[in-house]
Amino acid sequence: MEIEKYQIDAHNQELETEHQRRFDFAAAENPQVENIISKLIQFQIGIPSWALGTGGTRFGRFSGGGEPRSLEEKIEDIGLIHQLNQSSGAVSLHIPWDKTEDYEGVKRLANHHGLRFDAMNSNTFQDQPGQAHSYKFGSLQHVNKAVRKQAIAHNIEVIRQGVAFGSDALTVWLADGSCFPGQLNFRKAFQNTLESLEEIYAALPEKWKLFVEYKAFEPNFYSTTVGDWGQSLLFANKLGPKAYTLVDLGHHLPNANIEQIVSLLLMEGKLGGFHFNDSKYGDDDLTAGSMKPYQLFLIFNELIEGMDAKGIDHATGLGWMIDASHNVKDPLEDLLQSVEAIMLAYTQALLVDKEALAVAQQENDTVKCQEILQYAFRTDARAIVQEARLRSGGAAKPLALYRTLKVREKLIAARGAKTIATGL
Ligand code: AOS
Ligand code: ZN
Ligand code: ZN
Repeated sequence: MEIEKYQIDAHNQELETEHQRRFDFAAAENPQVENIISKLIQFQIGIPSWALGTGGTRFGRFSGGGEPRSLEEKIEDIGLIHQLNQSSGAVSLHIPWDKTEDYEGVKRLANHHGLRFDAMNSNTFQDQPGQAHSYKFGSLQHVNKAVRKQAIAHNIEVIRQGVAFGSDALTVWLADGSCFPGQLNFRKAFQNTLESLEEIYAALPEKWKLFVEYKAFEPNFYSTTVGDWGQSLLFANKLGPKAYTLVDLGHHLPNANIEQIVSLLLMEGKLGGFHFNDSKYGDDDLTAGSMKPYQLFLIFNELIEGMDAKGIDHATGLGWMIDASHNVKDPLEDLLQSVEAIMLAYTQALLVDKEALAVAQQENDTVKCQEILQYAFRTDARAIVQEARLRSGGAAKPLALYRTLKVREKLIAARGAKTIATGL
């Protein structure tokens, strides 16, 4: 299904007076609003192909119905949310969960929906049918060279497919690690992983980037071989200029100061991109901004400060991607909420009075520093984000229109009530 332009227009017209009143107020309060809006229009967030179906846990999975059954249907789903919010203009694919023989056809479809191909994701955390060696005890770190070779070959195959799609980055997330003390020789595991990554790195095309994602724990519960930003940065530095650290917000030990991590990685020119999500306890894939919106704002505050200091373009300088999984929500509604939360945090961070903050920092005026940040965080930025969306042809209220148009009901009618998205 596709949403028609007249449906978006009718919805927007209905909300026009209310929006205008709220936007006029926001514009009068914030003189830099036009500058912010042009940045928001540029800013696009990559949607992971695996977030379009219900995730589930090891205790069960409750399908919501109407889930995409093919790569084409996944692209159509992202096309729907992009039509509504005009900020989801990229897709991040996963191999082998996303399969096609017709790269040109998939590219045409993505192009039709205004989507580009963000970082490719490899998978050496599951065994695939017919695979010679098992990843039960790791992949790139494995004690057996034959297993490592198989995992390297898979990553090189993902690069090859990425080239066919027109992507320009590979994200490597490894489940590698150990479950019990003594199981693994940490040094050898690191060295094996490095050697394996070197071979993958050597296969990167000219303009490609390699993102090394870290995660504190799960599925291994004692050690993870790329367990934190220090380990990821060690790999990235040893590999070379095309290698970067990827920060997934849900992959830290409790209370980690992610904004400080981000600031320093950016300073070192080694921050490659993001997997946005939120977490309360151990789960790493909750809706962005649903638990700790202030943290999300503080992260954007550091990102903007660091990118501006280095002259990095906000929209294109880093890989902005969501990594999410939903057990009880309609995945498309959840993604709309995540993108909205990201846009709001970005806008609020753009509203920070940076000159005043620099002066207050210089004067050690701690109270003033906090006031400046919280003034921006407590600003209602919704009308500004909405104005940017309207100017791009999106819907005033994407989630409300999604429900009014009964998008999920129509997807269920077209695809069936008992669908399982390919992959998970
Ligand atoms: C796993 O926890 C990581 O967040 C991965 O980035 C991702 O969820 C996985 O690669 C799914 O494909
Ligand atoms: Zn991730
Ligand atoms: Zn994760």
